[in-house]
Amino acid sequence: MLTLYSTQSSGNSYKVRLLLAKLGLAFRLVEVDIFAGEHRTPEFLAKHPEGRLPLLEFEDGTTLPESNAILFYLAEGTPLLPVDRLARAEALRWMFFEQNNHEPGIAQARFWLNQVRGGRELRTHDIDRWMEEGYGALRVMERHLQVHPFFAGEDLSVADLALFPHTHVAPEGDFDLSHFPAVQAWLARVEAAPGHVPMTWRPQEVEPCSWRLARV
Ligand SMILES: N[C@@H](CCC(=O)N[C@@H](CS)C(=O)NCC(=O)O)C(=O)O
Repeated sequence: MLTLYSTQSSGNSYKVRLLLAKLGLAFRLVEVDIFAGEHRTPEFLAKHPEGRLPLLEFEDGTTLPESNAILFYLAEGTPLLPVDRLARAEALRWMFFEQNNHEPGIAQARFWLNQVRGGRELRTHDIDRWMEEGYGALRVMERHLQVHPFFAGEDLSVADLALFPHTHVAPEGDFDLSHFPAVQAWLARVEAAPGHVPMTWRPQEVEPCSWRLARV
């Protein structure tokens, strides 16, 4: 069985939980508490030297980090990864956009302004840059979604699953989505698609991380 090392509140981890749920794949979920430093323990660093979540582990112990690489791997052979060569490249294009243009502003703002106690004061000097980058990414998405229902091809794909998690919680990072009606309509379309689960969803059996604070 696949094991997913995940942090429930992490948008990058949610991408993978969402895809696994949609595909109906059974998996073991190990909750890693980044606020307790569990991702920087020797045990986790032995699996992923960068110490980041999510991390997918195969039954033979092989590991795959990077949320979008995991999406790409798991979606192979399913309708969520386009077969058409150009649509497939378009999916990759938007997944690179998510990492390079979207996540650095939108996810960082949410993390520091909403999730880290005192983060707003700690990172005051970054807020303007996050807003500029985040709103820039939202404008690009809005323009695309004014003429397309989804990001790659005409149907829901891994590109949408890569962009949905951090976008739907962007207001937690002070972003006002009311200026982006096409983005809001797209969020509703993604949520309405079969098999969608919210960020709070997890499989019934969740294993706590066994390295809890012991060796941080
Ligand atoms: N590019 C990576 C980013 C992974 C990442 O930064 N994950 C965050 C949680 S959303 C994390 O592990 N943060 C803890 C840290 O960087 O110390 C991906 O998409 O998987």
